[in-house]
Amino acid sequence: MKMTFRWYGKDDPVTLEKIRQIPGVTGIVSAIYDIPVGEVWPLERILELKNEIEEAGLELSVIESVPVHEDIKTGDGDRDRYIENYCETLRNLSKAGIDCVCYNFMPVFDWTRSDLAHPLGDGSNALIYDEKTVLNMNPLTGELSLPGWDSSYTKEGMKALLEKYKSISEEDLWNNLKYFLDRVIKVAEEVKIKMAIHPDDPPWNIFGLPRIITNKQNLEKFLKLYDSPYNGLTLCSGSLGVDPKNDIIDLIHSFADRIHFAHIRNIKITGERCFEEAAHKTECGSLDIFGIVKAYVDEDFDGYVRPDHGRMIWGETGKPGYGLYDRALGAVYLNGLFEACEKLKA
Ligand code: DNO
Repeated sequence: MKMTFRWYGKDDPVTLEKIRQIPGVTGIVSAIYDIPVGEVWPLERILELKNEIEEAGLELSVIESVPVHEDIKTGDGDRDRYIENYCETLRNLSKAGIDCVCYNFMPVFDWTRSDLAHPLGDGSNALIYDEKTVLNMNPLTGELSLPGWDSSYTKEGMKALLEKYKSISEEDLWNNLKYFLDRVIKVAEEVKIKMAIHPDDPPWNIFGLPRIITNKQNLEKFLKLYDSPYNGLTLCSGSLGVDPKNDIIDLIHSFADRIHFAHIRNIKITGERCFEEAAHKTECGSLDIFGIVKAYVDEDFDGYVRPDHGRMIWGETGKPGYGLYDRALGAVYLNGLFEACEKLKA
């Protein structure tokens, strides 16, 4: 496995110089953030990103994400052009040596929480999700804007988009996903980029929008839509793990050869469809992080790993979930577990 760390580019207060000092982290997970969703990423821009990371003594390992245009998810308008652009971006990424791309197929909203800085008992704060609060929010008023969301919509644009989704069922979304995979995975195979879909977070429908990458049965269905090693998964323990029916260790054993990217973080389930983000360590939350790492080691996992959202600790402020300190502690903890499991196995 290769331990990586997410970096949001030049504006990220967590600099490459700081990331480089986390023991055992050698790879960077990043993206180009200022190209509108659906447009081609020019090779020069990708090389610029790669060079900047390499100059800091690190390596650009995974692209998270190349976002999927809503026309592709709704099967509408200009989807063929956006799919062709997506393929062109993959060709350019491959020319720059990239071999793994993460993306998601969540309608409109990426990961969603009800509070971005909920105070925890130890004086830190974390992202939490409370279903009742979320259902009372109106996504049109801009009450909540999350770091993962595309903020380029006008209020009218968002309204029209949500309106369009009213006629899109889960089955339609599956069909549109298949249409996308049939075209994109063929190119991914040619240019040898492992595509790794990120599960929906949380893994259930929100704001009346369908979500399908949510559980074992659907992951299986997804992998069968295009049966190729290049059509794979980002297995995010925190996203899937908030549904107690999802057994992450079982998912790792079931899909090991199709997991290309592992997001490992803990969450604490606090009620029905309610959870807090917790420190990575097993006893801090509801997931068996030791068991998860052991499952990867038992499966000889050789893909990319990254710690995921952290709490804000030691007075740090910054991008919710993406400060330096708690994620760095997570990386070091995970590296410790990997080292122990690997040595005990050898
Ligand atoms: C949250 C992330 C997601 C993820 C995208 C992948 O922190 O795990 O925003 O990057 O869903 O497309």
